[in-house]
Amino acid sequence: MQRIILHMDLDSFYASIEEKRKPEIAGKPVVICVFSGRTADSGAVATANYKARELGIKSGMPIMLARKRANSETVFLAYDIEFYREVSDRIMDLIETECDILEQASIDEAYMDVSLKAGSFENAARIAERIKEIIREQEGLTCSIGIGPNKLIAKMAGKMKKPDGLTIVREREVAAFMEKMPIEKIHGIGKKTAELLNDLDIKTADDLAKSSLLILEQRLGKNKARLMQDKARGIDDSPVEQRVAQQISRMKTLAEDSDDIETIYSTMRAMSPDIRKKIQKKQATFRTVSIITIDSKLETQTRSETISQTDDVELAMAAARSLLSKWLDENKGRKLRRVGIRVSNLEYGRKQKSLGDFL
Ligand code: DCP
Ligand code: CA
Ligand code: CA
Repeated sequence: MQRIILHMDLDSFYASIEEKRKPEIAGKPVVICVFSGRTADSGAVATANYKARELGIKSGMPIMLARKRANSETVFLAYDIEFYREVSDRIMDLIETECDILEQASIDEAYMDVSLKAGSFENAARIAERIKEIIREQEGLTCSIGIGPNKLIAKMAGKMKKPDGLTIVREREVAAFMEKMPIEKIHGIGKKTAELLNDLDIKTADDLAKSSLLILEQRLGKNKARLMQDKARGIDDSPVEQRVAQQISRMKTLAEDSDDIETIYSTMRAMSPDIRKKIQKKQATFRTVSIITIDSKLETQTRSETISQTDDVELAMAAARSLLSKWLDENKGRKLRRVGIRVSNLEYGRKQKSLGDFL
């Protein structure tokens, strides 16, 4: 059976999330910063939206340099990783049901095997359109999708058109797709390897595919030489593997900012059925319980407690309540805007002994 693999990557992920939640900045250049806190502007740019990229601002750049390139419209924001994780989790949940197997590859991307569900590239394109629509409607975000006969081609196809792109490369189109590809653009060929190959006058995928395996082996070692040459030919047999979640979390905004334990705890309670459902579906147990607090100044804190491995969400709620009570004691005068609850250190498939086992 032919394999059909989708790769989905969200567009300027952190920046798009911020634009969505702060409508007043939409349309402006937006730069998301990881401030290191040493001086006001020390730290690095996590990402920039496409408007800011036009000014030459990009991921990894010192904030100081980004400030120099910015215009008067440019908005600089501190990053809020808890919130981005939450959006990411929700999106992965939304699209998981659209494919046979989902492998989350990073906070904003996933491989999806749709071989069975689609059966043809035409149907896979329809699935891709649906995924885009779901993410747009439910989360107000755009993504780019590549479709190919394997993960390598899907990932590289997805990069061809961004933002909001959809690129399909069928098996019979792989050779033409790869032929002129500069080797540094081949996914999985690092900078060092690319330089090494350039020294051998290997510039394109085609050069690499046609070069002598013997010489490559001398330079790269046996396994790597073969792997690199496979990549150059667009060959990749690695399966899409469902990764098990390491944590389950939910967040909720309070009806209004509050420092009243009963009000806040009841908002937390409202999330427990969702968490219970997920734990049951995954047949998981957990050992760590955390609360995430976001106050009215949008400052985020996380507090955790370790308990003994369990699947009992009531134990998580009790731990969460005591963590919340401590937070309130230690943050007098502050009010909470959003709260989250998270269980982590998950284990799978090892059912806890229940009373029945002892009878
Ligand atoms: N990220 C980061 N530091 C980097 C690169 C990325 O913190 N050096 C974060 C911010 C990004 C997110 O990871 O929003 C996803 O990374 P991507 O490489 O997918 O970049 P974007 O989603 O921001 O942009 P694109 O539209 O090019 O995918
Ligand atoms: Ca992205
Ligand atoms: Ca990405």
